[in-house]
Amino acid sequence: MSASVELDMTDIDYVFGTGDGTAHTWSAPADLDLSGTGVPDAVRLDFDGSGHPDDALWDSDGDGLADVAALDLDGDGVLDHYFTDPSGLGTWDEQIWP
Ligand SMILES: [Ca+2]
Ligand SMILES: [Ca+2]
Ligand SMILES: [Ca+2]
Repeated sequence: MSASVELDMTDIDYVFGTGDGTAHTWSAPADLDLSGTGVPDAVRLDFDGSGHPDDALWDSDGDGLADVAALDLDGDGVLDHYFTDPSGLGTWDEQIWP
């Protein structure tokens, strides 16, 4: 790892809500490259509460705010379900793939 890697670390904001109108915005350094550009653009975390940080929130358009939740629901290490958060309330309830 060279020192220049640190310059590529970008904080990504993401919103989690409970669905009752309460939403919290969090921020974490991007540590995953989901778009394949070589620059980290997603944050690894345990989205589904499985106990493993095998899910990710992805800032697909690079504006600093996560807009896609990528989940590994079957625990095989490969992200397999993608959701967006059209309400902006952090409920991530619109499945876009598969
Ligand atoms: Ca998980
Ligand atoms: Ca974004
Ligand atoms: Ca999987």
